[in-house]
Amino acid sequence: MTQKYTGRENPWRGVSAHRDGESENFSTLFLPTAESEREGEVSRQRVLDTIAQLGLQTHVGELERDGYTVLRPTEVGSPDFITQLRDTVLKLSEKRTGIRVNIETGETHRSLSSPFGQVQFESCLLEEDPIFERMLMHERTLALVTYLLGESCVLNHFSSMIKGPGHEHLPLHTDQNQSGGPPPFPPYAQIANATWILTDYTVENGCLCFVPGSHKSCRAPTREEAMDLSRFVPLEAPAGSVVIWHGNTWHGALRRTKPGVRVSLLAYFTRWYITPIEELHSRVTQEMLERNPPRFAILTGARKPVSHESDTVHSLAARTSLFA
Ligand SMILES: O=C(O)CCC(=O)C(=O)O
Ligand SMILES: [Fe+2]
Repeated sequence: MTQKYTGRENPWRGVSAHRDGESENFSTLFLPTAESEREGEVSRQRVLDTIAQLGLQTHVGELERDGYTVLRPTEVGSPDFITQLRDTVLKLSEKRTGIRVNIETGETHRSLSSPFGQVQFESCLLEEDPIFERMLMHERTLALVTYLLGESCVLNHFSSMIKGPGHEHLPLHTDQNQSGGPPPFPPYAQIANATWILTDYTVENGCLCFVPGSHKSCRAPTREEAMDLSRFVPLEAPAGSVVIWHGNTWHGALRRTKPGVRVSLLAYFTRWYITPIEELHSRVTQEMLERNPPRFAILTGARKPVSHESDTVHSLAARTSLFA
């Protein structure tokens, strides 16, 4: 019986190794160019030089050892900037829900329900106020995110959280398998979370918690591990800090027991090949692009850093180098 080929057309037809006279030759598609190999090395050096120039070596050490690190308020910016960010989040919360946040009692936000625990979660914030563009382009935060994800990384979503008192803890989980593939995870980061702490994080205030070193296990916690409060190491940090973590790191959050609200903003990044949750590129205006450095266009997807249609040297390098 003859087998009839019924599959779709071979997309690689015509792309094959061939003999060129007497010598062996190779097709070029999968062959790194010398320039792209050099570019990968240049990117790595640029990323590490920036870390050194900004004095972030200790933070890189913590990212490697623990899977997360915290920029202190003095490394982040002026208290005024943090107050402005917090006020903007509160104003937008009211604009979207019609309810003024009760920051003293937190009763407007008691026992809310969202995938992120008992928080009001608002996304698609970047174009709501230019202050968020300044936050996105924050040099030290971006340098650490770039260390984790390379220069071609993109913003996946830009969101705020307001958490009031409640009874629910956020279970330990990894961001990797929420936005990327299942375990076993690659040891390098595919996802990085930069969360801006806009009110003091304490145990009673329902702070974030981490399992130091858990990124090295390259898997998500089991159901039992996810609810094991003895593993939760609380991250107590003053307003104005920024916590940055590797997508493989186990983290969760405690319930808030005190009156009041916990306020945070999160800039969530991935490597270039993961599709962002927010369709930022269609919402970014020319004005936004013009008032920001060129990197803004890459982060928001307005300019594709890697493309098969127009392979630039950097685009090719991003397929072979973790830092490009
Ligand atoms: O801020 C929190 O409470 C945790 C949120 C979280 O898991 C995340 O941003 O990935
Ligand atoms: Fe998370």
